[in-house]
Amino acid sequence: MKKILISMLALLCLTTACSKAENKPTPEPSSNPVISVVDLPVTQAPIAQPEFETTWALTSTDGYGILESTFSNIKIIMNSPGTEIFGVQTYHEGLPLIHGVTYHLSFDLSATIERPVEVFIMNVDDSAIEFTQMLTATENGTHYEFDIKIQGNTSWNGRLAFNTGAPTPETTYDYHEVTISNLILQEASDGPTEPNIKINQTGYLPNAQKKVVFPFDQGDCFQVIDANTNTVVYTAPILRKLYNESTKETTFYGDFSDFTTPGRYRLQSQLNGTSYEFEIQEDLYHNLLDQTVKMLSLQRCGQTLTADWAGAFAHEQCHTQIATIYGTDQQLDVSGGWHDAGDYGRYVPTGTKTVIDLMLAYQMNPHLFTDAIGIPESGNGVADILDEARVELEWLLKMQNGWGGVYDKVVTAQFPDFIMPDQDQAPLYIMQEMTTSTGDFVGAMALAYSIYQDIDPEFARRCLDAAKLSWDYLQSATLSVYTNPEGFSAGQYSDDNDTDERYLASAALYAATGEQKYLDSVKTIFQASADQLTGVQWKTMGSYGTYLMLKLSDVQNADSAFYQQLLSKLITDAEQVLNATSNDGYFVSLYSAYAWGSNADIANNGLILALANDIRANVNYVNSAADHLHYLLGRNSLNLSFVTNSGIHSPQHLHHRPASAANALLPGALVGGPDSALEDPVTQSMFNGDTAPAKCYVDDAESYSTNEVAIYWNSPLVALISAVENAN
Ligand SMILES: [Ca+2]
Ligand SMILES: [Ca+2]
Ligand SMILES: [Zn+2]
Repeated sequence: MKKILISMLALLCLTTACSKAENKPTPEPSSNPVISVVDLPVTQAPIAQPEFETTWALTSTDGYGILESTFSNIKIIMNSPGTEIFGVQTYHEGLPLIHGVTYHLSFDLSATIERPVEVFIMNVDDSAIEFTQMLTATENGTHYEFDIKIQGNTSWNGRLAFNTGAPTPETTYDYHEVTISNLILQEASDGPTEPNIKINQTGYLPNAQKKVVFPFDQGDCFQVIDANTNTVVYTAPILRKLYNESTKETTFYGDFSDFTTPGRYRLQSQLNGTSYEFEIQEDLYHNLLDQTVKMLSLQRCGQTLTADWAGAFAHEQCHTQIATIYGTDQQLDVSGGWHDAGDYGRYVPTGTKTVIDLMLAYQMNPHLFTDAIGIPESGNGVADILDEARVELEWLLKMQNGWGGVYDKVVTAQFPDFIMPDQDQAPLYIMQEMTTSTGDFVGAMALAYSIYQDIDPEFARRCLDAAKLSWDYLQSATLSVYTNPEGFSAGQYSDDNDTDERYLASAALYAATGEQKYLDSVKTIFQASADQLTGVQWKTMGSYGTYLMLKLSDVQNADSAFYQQLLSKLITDAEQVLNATSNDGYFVSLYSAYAWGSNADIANNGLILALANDIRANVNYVNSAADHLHYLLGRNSLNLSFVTNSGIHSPQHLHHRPASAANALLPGALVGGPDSALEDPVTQSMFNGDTAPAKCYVDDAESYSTNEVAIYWNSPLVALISAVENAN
């Protein structure tokens, strides 16, 4: 029985991965030098880990051996050596071998008898042998190191192998064991050094989950190395082989959550991988949080930005000219607020989403927001995030007309050139009132009443009165869908469903007032249209409404059946995000749907998890929310931290008019990220339908579909960073 099994195994191996190696004539010995051969006193014991599956394989074509490998420790039990050295081969495949790059190979070799062992590296694609050496294994063990420069073709299918058959047909060995341990194969430091272990480049909080991603097979284990002392401080297994559709990579991951010591580190995988240096520290994201809020202040419109706080983005008052209500000769002062993105339009749907994110971020974790981020209102005794949100709220109040309707936007007919905002003198137009914008406005204003009533009761009351007027208007207003009139090319932000905005409006007003008519409206909309109430996007605002309702203890106490329905809804929203991450190599939730603003989609999904966690604490939501942040800060296939001035490698060439005009980098800004629809000429010239969706990104100021920034992309990031910081 046993013999049959052995021969079947041999046949299987001959017909698959090993066939080329056995048919190859013995190559000339490599001229690569042995750098050092030192005695090894003790063989390290393997570290047992759960989930581990070794990536080493053994083929016996002539003799017979059994492989017992745990990561970093390969034991070959030799029952019969056969007649050829390569008759028993232990190997690992899928290694990148890049032409011209030098790789450093090191390991400890020992055996229970003294005997020769052959090591070699081969390009499986064309069977070229890049390196081979005959070594001697002894009972005491020997440490070997080699530098190997790849002379042949580049391959992503390199094989590293150890041959332990008989060196000659006449050789006979009794039962013995050969052990290879502490094996490392990596690019030598003088080679191209694009790190290929993907991390959050800003780093990890000490007690947080710490996962890293390997975008190809890098062996069985990886090490955490102290960057100052160059010593290994932690070793962990590499886990879960997965084909990741969105990046077209075979990914693995590692987890060193148990290592919590603050410091500066880098990672090294067993085969061929390194990472950027990163930190483990408390308060690691705090400066970033301040910068992402301050980014909004640099988008301010209608006021003078002075260089002492705005730096290169200083400018005189902009867009203060009286605007015309489109299609009429009526004129209105609608100065103020923020420029939306890389353009100078101001849009109610995106502006309201932004202020809601800021206010909820503050409401969930007020202690994280300081009065010192470097805006004109720093030091006034109010958290700067609320000062900043108020800039937009004051503008939104100007966008409401006398009967409660809220205009959709203020724009120029065409996008301006790449000039500073105060140079843009084109006529301003106010576009028609919309039920979607009005619902958004009510949601933002009613929430503002709750947030600001202790800070500025008079302002809070103005917000509440405005919200009530617009809610009344909404009850008799019917949906219309915005499209640009002829001759206009501004951002449209068209929304053909106002159910979610009406729901948010009623929920926020019920939270602010406790009045029955608002609760009745929430219930009516929820019972009829719950399936339309998921989302924290400018177009789908429903999850905000559900969250605001669930924050109210009186809903839980007075109507527990309805409360349970609302709770189930928010938990379902969060579980959908969580489920989407389960087969993603980078632990994010977009499947392969990387559309315009994909980074904001990721931030928004992280925000949904944070909102759900705030209602029902769940460590899975905490960890997954952090996973979404880790992606944005560098743990992605592009090895890029998508927020300017963060991490080691971040965008430099934003699609942003002031940045181009001032020739400066806007700090703390989240770029749109990969867009597989290729919606600008730059990405169209670089990528095609075969490009992996999550790789369709370019750091180019002309790539408006992947490298623009926006207020409503930064705002969920603000909320996400603060939620992750608070949870850990
Ligand atoms: Ca302040
Ligand atoms: Ca909508
Ligand atoms: Zn302006």
